[in-house]
Amino acid sequence: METANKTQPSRENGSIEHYDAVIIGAGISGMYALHHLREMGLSVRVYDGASDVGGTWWYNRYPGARVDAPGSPFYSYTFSEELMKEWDWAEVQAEQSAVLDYIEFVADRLDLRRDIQFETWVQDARYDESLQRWTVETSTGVRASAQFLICAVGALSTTNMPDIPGILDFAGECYHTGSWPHEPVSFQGKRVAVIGTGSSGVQSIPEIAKEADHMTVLQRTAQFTFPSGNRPVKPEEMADARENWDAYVAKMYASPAGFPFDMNERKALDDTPEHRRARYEELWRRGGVDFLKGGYSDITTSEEANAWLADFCRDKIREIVDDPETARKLMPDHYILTKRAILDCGYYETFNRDNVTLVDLREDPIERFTPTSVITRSGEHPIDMLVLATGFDAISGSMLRLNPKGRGGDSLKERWQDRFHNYLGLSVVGFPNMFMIHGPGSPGVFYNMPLGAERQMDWIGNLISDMKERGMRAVEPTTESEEKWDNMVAELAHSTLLPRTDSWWTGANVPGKPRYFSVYLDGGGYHQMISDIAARGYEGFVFE
Ligand code: NA7
Repeated sequence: METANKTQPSRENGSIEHYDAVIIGAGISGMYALHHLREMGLSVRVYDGASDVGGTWWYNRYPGARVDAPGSPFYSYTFSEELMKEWDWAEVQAEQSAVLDYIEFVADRLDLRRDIQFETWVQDARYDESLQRWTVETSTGVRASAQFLICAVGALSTTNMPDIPGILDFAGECYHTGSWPHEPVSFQGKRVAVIGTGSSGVQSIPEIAKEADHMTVLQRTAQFTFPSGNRPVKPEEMADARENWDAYVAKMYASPAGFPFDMNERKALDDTPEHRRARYEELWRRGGVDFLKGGYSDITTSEEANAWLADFCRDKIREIVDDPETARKLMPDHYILTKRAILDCGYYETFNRDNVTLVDLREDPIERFTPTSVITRSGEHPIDMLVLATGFDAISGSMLRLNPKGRGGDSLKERWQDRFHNYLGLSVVGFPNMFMIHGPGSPGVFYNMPLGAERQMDWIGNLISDMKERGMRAVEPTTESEEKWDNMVAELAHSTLLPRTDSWWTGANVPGKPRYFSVYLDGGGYHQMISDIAARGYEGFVFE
């Protein structure tokens, strides 16, 4: 490590700043990366385009946004018992503002902001083979050089904008859920159209409908959603988590998805239909998170088990939605849980409101927008506001937007034309000393994301220490290890039903994107595997 002064950058003629590591992104992953590398004694600079910490939680402040995974207090950092002891979570599925409050509390507590430059986009990142260092150019004109480049750019950060004729001519208010304004948005007295019924649409539609004069939901794919079962975190639950934090963290480490819950190992068809139905009724009553942890183990591997649960959920839609024609349009026809599971707060019920209209775009596609309306095949819908809940160029999109240039000036876009080649979801051939957090090929979005970021970053930190001890200056994977990893990711995915459905996991939501399932599905096994690889001398990597 070439820092005379460990924590202060050295500046050369004021034109370029020198660091051991540059981190791109000040979300949950980038914040931990900063803390960890700083604790190791490295000089570090973080750049983020936003005005403050939070990443995806800073941007996604649409009405109804909240954690839609098994949540508090386990959707949080685990590395510091003090942080755990000092923070109270109010709800099991914390709302966006509560998550952002927590993130800000962590930034204050660890004094992170002094090493973060906000409102600064990294516009170019380039590896210099002779210096074995990265140079980054930013939107503010600041240039920096660093031995290591940590890309904590977010798996759900680059918004997906629909390309629909006339959409840019629409003259009313228009917001994307993934970059929602910081000022309050009023829906009162307005005719609002929402495109998109993924998690963001399903969370925001019930909230907007309560206020809007009229809401038109433009649905391309009907979705399975589960009642969220959100509730306050009981004081005794917080106390128990605090008292037994080490045991909970150990359980999170040992579990497949990074949450400290026992999963049901039973297969659906091992139970009688009556027993199965009773179990599903109970899980539906308790809330969707219980479906994820307490459902059967073979829902995404057995077609029959999958069909059974899908039928159960379709029956629920028929029960909840009063108008049979609307219920018909809301019937999903894909394998259940092969698109991201959605937890809702009264989504299907919203379609019983008089001020809500559902348009099924498969039967009645959008033809174009005008300045004051959206025109579908069946007619014109006058609107004052358009909400785009159209998701993200997920998993790989933010890396491609950054488009770093590796050896020989080759760009990541060129390398990733057909597939997101990588080794362990962490590194890419031709891009030495560059690491991704939650990148393609990692368990990323299929794992408790704060914990996954910590574990990947700890691993990267160990690799950096190892290099330092051995006097190595650069590391990258071999082509063989990349190919082998690519096959392992695919093999695991194809042992399930997940690749059979179009989703943002398979890149199907973004026209022209390589279409394949790019997430490594066994999160628990992954972290054990990468630690074994480290123990074997970082098998699959070459050092200079
Ligand atoms: P998602 O889950 O990708 O949902 C986006 C929605 O927008 C989905 O219903 C899409 O339909 C729809 N969409 C996208 N493009 C279009 C166009 N061009 N026309 C019509 N409809 C379109 O994104 P979210 O933001 O809801 O959630 C992302 C993750 O964030 C979520 O899973 C959580 O992990 C947090 P499709 O299904 O592709 O047919």
